[in-house]
Amino acid sequence: MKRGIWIAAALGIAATGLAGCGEQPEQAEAAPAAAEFSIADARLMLPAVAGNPGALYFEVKNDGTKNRMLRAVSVAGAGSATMHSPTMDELPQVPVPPGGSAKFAPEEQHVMAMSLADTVTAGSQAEVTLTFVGGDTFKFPAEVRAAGEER
Ligand SMILES: [Cu+2]
Repeated sequence: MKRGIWIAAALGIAATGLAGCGEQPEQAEAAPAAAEFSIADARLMLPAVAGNPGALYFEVKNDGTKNRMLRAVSVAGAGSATMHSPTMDELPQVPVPPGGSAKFAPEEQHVMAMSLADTVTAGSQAEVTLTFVGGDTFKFPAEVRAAGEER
C-alpha cells in the first residue's frame, strides 16, 4: 500500500445485529449524521510465532464536523482486538477530533489483534470495523503483512 494515500468513504450504518433466516429487518432506520472518515496506511502485521497477537496500524481522519470518540476496533478473523498505548496499556477510548486524525503506528498507540484465524494470511485483506461512542461504525480493509515485512 502506498503511504499517504487517503481512502475516503462514507460512514457505514451500524448493522442492527444478525438478521435471521426469512426475517426482513426494517429498512427505515434513520441514517446517522453524514460524518465521514478517511483511512491511510492500514496494515495488519502477522505475528512471527503463530498464536501470538498481530498488530494493526492505520490512521483515521475525521472529515466531518463532529467530535468523534473511537471506543472499539474489531478485525475480521481475530478473536478480539484491543487499543493499546505505546506502553501496552489498554486504551478505552481514542479521540478523533473534526479535521484531525488518530494514528496507530509501531512504537506508538496501536491495536493488538488476538487469536488470529488461520485464514488471515499475508497478502490478503482483513476487514476492520471502528465503533464510535454513540454506536456509529466505519469499516475499511487492512493489508495483511507477514512478520518481518515493512511495518
Ligand atoms: Cu499492545
